[in-house]
Amino acid sequence: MNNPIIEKIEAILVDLPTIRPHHLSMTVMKKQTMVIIRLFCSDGIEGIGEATTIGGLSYGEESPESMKLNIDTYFAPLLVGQDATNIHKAMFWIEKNIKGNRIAKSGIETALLDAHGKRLGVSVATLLGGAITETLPVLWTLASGNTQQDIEEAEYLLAIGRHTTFKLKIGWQAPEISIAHVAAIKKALGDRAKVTVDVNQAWDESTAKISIAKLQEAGIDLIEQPIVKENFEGLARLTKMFTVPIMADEALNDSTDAYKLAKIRGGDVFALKIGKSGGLHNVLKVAAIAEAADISLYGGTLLEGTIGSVASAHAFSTLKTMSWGTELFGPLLLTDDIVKTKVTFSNASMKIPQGPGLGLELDLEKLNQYKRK
Ligand code: MUC
Ligand code: MG
Repeated sequence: MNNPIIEKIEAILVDLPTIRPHHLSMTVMKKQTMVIIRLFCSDGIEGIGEATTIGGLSYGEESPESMKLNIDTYFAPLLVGQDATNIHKAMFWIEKNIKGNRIAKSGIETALLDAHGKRLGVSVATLLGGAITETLPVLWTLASGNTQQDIEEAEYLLAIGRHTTFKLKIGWQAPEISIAHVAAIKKALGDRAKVTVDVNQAWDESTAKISIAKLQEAGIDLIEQPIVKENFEGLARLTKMFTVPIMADEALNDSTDAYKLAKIRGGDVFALKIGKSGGLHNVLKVAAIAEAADISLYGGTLLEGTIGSVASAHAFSTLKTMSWGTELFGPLLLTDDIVKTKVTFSNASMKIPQGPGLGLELDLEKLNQYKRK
């Protein structure tokens, strides 16, 4: 019997407004652009995937528009006619013919896994070997750009029990202002919440030394990517210098980076992201290197919508320990959704959909409404 083949791949640009401006060191987001992938197979099964980055080209080397162009022009012709049931073979073929483009690769692999899970009647986590958990802890990022508004947002989310850990995006203002902002929020929340910061590479190493000492003093729990991503040795020096854990984010993409960073202990914690690593299987390879080096794990996001966040959750759910939890709150930052099946966030965690594949269903009306015309 012949296996079903991939017949058609569509990459759709979808623009969704954010619930408020989201300030990062490199950009202010007022909307999120997702590339939604629809992968149609000859047995009538459709797989869905998402390739999403942050702020056009300001965060990484792939933009939503380049991802759509590259999927249409290069990925789709390579995949059409291939066996839809052999994900490793399809991704090997892509890897052999396409350099880089890890976020697009992640979206394609997600769609292949979703389709095959639906075909077999099992979840994506099951395809990856099985889930250890059906829920994951999820923090919230405070990034309104205003200290008082951030405190009010945190107080509200604590009161309704939706989150108990807050990540602050800093580095877009002078270090003294950033530190005063963080200290004010930590003081207001006290022991009721964990507070972490993400500098998104904004400081040079000497500024980082001075500033992290102050953040440690203020009781901050975790410092994410304080310096430029290429400075692996700097990350190792900072990791050694401070008690407060340092997390590698932008420095860490695939398993090669993970190996290089682990060898010099460039970080106490690794931020895993399916987009950075080029897919779900690849992110688990990064996790394996971290585990071998006794580096803790954190489930990161590129602020994907529901499809990308749930794909990440399926991969992360197969890991033994995710000591620093996750930040898979992307769907909550958007004013609307393009799937029928909303994900539940409560008690500071996400309930991972358990249906076949990702366990999600596209809402075609909404997709059409938000699709870039
Ligand atoms: C990043 O660098 O971690 C994750 C949460 C958030 O607000 O931004 C992202 C990106
Ligand atoms: Mg980060």
